[in-house]
Amino acid sequence: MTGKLIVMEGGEGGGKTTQLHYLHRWLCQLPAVQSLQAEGQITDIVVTREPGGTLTGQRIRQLLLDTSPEEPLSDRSELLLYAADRAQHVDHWLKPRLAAGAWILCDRYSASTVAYQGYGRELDLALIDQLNQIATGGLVSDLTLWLDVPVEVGLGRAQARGESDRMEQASLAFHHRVRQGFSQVFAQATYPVEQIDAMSDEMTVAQHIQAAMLRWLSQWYPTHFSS
Ligand code: Z5A
Repeated sequence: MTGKLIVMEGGEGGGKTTQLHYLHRWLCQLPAVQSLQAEGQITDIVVTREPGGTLTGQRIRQLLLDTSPEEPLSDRSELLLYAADRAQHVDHWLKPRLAAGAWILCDRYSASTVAYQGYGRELDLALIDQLNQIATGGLVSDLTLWLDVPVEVGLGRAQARGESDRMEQASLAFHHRVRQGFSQVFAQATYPVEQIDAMSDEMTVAQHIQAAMLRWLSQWYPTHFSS
């Protein structure tokens, strides 16, 4: 793989989606990134998400976030649907673009399954590890940005938007377990993770993310980014 997979993770209302778009715009405007593109070292900088990064994934996403299904999803079927969404995303979207040299900014990836289904729903963590292996086919992120915010703050932001989905309607205890799950999974991660304090205003959080990105860009492309 010659591209880079950069993942945004975290609980509800941490600002992942907001920050992913700021990051995309900022990267596209950086002169060093533009020269990497001109030299053909980067083909494209694209944004995607899980669940729902593919056409099949969009259908799976509707099933997963439906608040009034004809019958409730069981926790195990929910887990398998997230895994199916990821397998399709990895095979048909992420791997081909990474192989062609794209930088991909992805809203959620495998750590979300550990945090939500493993810690939140309390499903077997070893089984989730196995499923993540199958779904990712071994593809890990080059950098994960963990937007961390206290549960009450994040839920407050998400609820202020109005309508809520199945996950947002889960109990406070569930969301506390999810945050603990992210903290556990990232403490043991074998791939690079930057914890970002997402409590501040949007622009301050964006600056923290840019500072973290620049540290990694100068490692990946030392001739284009001085540290
Ligand atoms: N899920 C899972 O269970 N297992 C898995 O394996 C995967 C996912 C991959 C996806 O829903 C759901 O799937 C998710 C986990 C589960 N649970 N839920 N719900 P989604 O994609 O619709 O939702 P999300 O990923 O949780 O996104 P979100 O709730 O929209 O949160 P966010 O992306 O982190 O935040 P945002 O949309 O950028 O901002 C939320 C609001 O806060 C918005 O009004 C912003 O204007 C505001 N905001 C953002 N930043 C700030 C700051 N800094 N200050 C103040 N206000 C802010």
